[in-house]
Amino acid sequence: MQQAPFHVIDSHTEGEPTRVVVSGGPDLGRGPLAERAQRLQHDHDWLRSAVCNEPRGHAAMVGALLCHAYQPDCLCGVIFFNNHSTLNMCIHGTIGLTVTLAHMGKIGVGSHRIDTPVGVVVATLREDHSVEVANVPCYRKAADVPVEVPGWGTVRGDIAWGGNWFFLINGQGPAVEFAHLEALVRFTGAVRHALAAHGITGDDGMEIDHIEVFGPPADPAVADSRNFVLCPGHAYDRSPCGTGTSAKLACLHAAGTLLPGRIWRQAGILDTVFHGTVEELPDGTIIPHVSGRAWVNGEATYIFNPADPFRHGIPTSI
Ligand code: PYC
Repeated sequence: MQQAPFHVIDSHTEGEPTRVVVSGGPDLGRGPLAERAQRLQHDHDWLRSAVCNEPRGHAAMVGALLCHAYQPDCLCGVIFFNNHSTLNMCIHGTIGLTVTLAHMGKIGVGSHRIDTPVGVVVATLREDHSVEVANVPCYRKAADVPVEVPGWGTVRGDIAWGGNWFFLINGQGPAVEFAHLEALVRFTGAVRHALAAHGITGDDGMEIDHIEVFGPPADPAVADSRNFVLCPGHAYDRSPCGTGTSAKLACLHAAGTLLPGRIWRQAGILDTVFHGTVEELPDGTIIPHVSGRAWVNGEATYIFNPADPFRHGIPTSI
């Protein structure tokens, strides 16, 4: 059957792109978002490839399929994906989705509950058009874990859940500077590989597929730290990575160095900044709040011509 055209809206959040599929996606049913994400991955992976891979996309592109919510009281649901696979969660993408919904006239200033495969998040569109996202509960699983990385020696890091699994490294590897991008990709790629080779995982054996390195900020008046984040698919996050910032907030809180409500300013490799705080619930659960800015910068209708060999994207393995 020929695929009908569908409509996408592009934005970027502090430099990192989000492409929201606003209509025309496949029918994934009305079940929980985690089930629908699995169905998307197993039965409709062409959509991910069509949106994120060349010739329409590129390595840094993050896609977002707008869906009906499963959880009550949610405005909508969303499934994120990139050049490699579906993503558990994506905060820069949630910020991009929020300004996209505002651009479409579907929401205004205020708080909006959004259903995702890992839980409900709350996105607040502010008067100044910035967006704050209250993430799912986040936590540090382990501190100062050593891993032998061929060519780099013993690398130590914290393991934390920020909506994705992260290995957080302080002050090791290449300096966290734009000039060292290639070395940072090589270093973090080697760490990710070593973690998998040594069976070091998140909970339930989940792969630690995001590696985050921290260094000093360019300007301590603007940020507390600068990071570099390698995402699954080997692209680096152009923004400070919202789930990575959430993982950092959880680690700082667990170490006793960040009190609830105190602002942590996390710069990314382009020196754009997310602001983060932790909220501590009465049962000790930690909810990170991350805010940043996003801008809508394009709209398109995708056409699927059966004669086009790359209508569903160029597979990344060829
Ligand atoms: O902002 O959470 C994030 C994110 C994950 C992957 C790319 N960006």
